[in-house]
Amino acid sequence: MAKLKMTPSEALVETFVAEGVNTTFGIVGSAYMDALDLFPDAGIRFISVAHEQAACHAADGLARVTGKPQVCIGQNGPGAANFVSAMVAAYWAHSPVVAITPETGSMGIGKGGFQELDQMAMFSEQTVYQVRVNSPQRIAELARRAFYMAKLENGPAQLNIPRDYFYGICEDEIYTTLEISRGCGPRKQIEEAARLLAQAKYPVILAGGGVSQGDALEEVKGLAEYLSAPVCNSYLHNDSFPQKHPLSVGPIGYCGSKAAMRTIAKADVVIALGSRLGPFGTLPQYDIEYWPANAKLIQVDINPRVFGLSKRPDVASVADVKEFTAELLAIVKEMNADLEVNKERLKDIEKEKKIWSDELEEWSIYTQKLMHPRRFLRELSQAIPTNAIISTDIGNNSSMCNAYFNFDGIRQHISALSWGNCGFAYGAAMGAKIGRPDVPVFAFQGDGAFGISGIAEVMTAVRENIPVIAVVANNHEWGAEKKNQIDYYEDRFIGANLDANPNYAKIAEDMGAKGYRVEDYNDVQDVVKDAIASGQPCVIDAVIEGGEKVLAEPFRRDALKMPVRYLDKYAHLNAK
Ligand SMILES: Cc1ncc(C[n+]2csc(CCOP(=O)(O)OP(=O)(O)O)c2C)c(N)n1
Ligand SMILES: [Mg+2]
Repeated sequence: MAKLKMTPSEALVETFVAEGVNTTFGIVGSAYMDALDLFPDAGIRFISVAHEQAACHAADGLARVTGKPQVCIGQNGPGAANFVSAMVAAYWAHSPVVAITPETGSMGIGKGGFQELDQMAMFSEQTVYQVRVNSPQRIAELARRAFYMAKLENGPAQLNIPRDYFYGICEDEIYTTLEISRGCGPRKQIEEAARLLAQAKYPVILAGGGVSQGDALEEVKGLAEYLSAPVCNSYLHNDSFPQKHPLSVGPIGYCGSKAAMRTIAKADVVIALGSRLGPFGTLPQYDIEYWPANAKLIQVDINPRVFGLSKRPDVASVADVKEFTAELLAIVKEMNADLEVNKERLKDIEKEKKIWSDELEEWSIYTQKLMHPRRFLRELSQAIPTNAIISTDIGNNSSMCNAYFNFDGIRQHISALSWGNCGFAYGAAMGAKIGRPDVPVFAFQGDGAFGISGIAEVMTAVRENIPVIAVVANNHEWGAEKKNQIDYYEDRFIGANLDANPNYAKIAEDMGAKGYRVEDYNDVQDVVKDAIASGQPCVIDAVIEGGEKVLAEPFRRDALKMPVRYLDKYAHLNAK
């Protein structure tokens, strides 16, 4: 194709078009106004948010449900800085967000002029690729590269453009986007994995986020069914295997399924598909040391950086999980033709699931006027259709919900994962809803998190007509942290109470959304149905019980210690 004479702004916008980007998120700014002016004619919707953090989370949410790179853009300096936390969330989620960060003009860099900050250093730890455009003539090339890297390395990329470089001439081609398949990896490892599985007495599959991102659910089901192997979801990936499947035992990790943890503990071979076996996601929970230290481990991931992080694999393969699993099943079938269903194991799985669901039900049906969070979660999870997308935040309730929310398929559980930032859910849900207007999309978060990056974005959802349904678990406290003060600091509550919370339903109404205030668990199911039917942005302000009696065990029991004080002044604070 012949080179086109374009302005850099045109080259940038045409690259978006070539990459299939039709929605961008940000806050308007002079630094990129020359490109922004082209968006409508390029068929690109610009969603104007309340805070750039939400723009980046929204691009992440959209990327997670579509599997394609998505864009956030902001003003140089403070606008770009507001992306930082959300970019890290995208990084640990392996989500291809492309952040366009205009920066101070090329002739002013280093002078401490208006809105200047070293934007390269700021994003260096949470990008798979970053580049500072060093000539307006290179915009098409470098923008393309940012997209390719985001896509091929499954993670955020940063395209940093000195603001004067939006003007000028860029003579270049616009490439169509690349579709590269990675393949199943070397046959040697697939055969070794097949051999281990063929000899296994109790093989267990751990389905990670890669199963969802790699569209590998059918292959994983096929393998599980042939081997009669139970399947656990990895931490905060409740959508990597559907819980209604008879071989599903639910998620391991904090506030997850005891059935999953007791089952994986029995494994003599674990096959981790599309999981980095994150250190936090594999910690003991409910006092169950579930990781089977003596089991053989097969680990398959597309990303070579994940191996040896926290567990030593006996067989490791850098491969596309979908293709690896399909090949593996074929070889397992060759080695072990006509394998019969292992009825004993199925019975064992059923037994573990029953014990856990009875226990969870018992925890959940304790009631009183103010809602017990578990009762509320039980009603909520029964009301939310299993084809819905739920974006979940970080907090005590956002963790408790791990035992309740289940999904029909992949790309439905959008969570903050190991970055663990409060304020993730609402922005991510907006992006998810843009990508999947056909299904209900929920943002589940605590009252604290809703204050960080939720309530203000309800304005965005109304203005841009994005009908997400926010569920605010309103316990009037930063519950997860309060629980630490209860368990370790003798109820000395410092900064843990949120006793001035407004009525979020009323505020939502005032913003033009639908608001519901729920104070009785009996109303939860009707409210959820009504919210889904409304087709409007909704806020369900669920006033739930908080405090010592109802909060789940602390998040970071692994990292906290009882207080020790040596100075007289603080001696009374020593643990008694
Ligand atoms: C951005 C950010 N700030 C602080 C924290 C520390 N933190 C973890 S959980 C939590 C409490 C969350 O409170 P809320 O959203 O009300 O949910 P709850 O625990 O009450 O269910 C806090 C402050 C964090 N994870 N992220
Ligand atoms: Mg709270």
